[in-house]
Amino acid sequence: MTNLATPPLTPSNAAAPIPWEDRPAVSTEVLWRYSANPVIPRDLIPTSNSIFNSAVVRYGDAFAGVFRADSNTRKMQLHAGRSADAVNWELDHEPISFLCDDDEVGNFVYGYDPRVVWIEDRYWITWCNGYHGPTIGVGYTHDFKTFHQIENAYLPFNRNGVLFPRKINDAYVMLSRPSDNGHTPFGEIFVSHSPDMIHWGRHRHVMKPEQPWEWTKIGAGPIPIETPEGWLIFYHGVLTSCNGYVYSFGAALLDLDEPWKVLYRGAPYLISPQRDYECVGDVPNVTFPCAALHDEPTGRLAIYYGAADTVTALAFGYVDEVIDFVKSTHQDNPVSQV
Ligand code: BMA
Repeated sequence: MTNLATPPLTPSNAAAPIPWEDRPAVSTEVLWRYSANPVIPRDLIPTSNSIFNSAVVRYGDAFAGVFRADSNTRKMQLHAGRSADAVNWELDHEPISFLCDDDEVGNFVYGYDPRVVWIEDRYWITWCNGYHGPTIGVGYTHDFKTFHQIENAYLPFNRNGVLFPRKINDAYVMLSRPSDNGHTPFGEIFVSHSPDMIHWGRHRHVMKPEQPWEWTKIGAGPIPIETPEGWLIFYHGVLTSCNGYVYSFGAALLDLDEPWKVLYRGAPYLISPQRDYECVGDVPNVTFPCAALHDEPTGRLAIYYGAADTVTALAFGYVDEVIDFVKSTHQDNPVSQV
């Protein structure tokens, strides 16, 4: 780990409010969509084909993030961005160029579906990194200007690497989804441990698909949120329809000390592709969450999700209500097949 010349700008829970819009009077949904969706258009920067499945965090008294911006050559790339209000974003036009001590690892082939989390003294980034197929790339930044890359966490193939926001029992902990090299038609969530962010082991199985909406595969979404009831996770689930994959997302609660133990799991999805911007785009029928901002004093949540692999959208909710949903819809013996 590098020594810092100047202390990093830490996330602050006191400064800028997270995006918010009250639940529409007519809505009974646990999560509701922002009326001004999508918040990030596909062409926010001159060379982007699409901007989706992206990660935002608090940064000082504002917000920053790492964005999946596929280029107009359709190269999957990561771009840094900043925002005062977490709704209106400015993205760097140039993709992130990671500094890496080892050319073998730092030779960027492609990167997508980033997650970002503050742990201890820096913002850690994980993403789906091309290294003889998809695996989980790991890097960090202090300022969203200079980015460092370290070892890939796993052998290929793997997707959806999502770090917990603190060490658990003295180890860094990451959710991931072993996969294959294509449009993987299977997938279950595992958790792994590391003493140093480089060597990953003590792999434990967390969750397999259970409900019809997630029957083909599941994968972790935003950084888990610590609550007194457990780690609240949002995860995507995929159904294979006669018209292809359909990506929805739901939620579950994991044990605080042993996060491979699922305490409760909401049976229905929370969001599924239903709006035009979720159903029409480069890949129709995809809602794919990669980040959530949590305002602890109010319990408000702002969840960022990619829509139709084209644009970025926002949904809102309250942590307490999501926990109630997860507990009240939990099934002890869910359907075992569709
Ligand atoms: C997955 C990933 C995601 C994408 C999804 C739907 O395998 O590539 O980035 O949103 O497929 O195309």
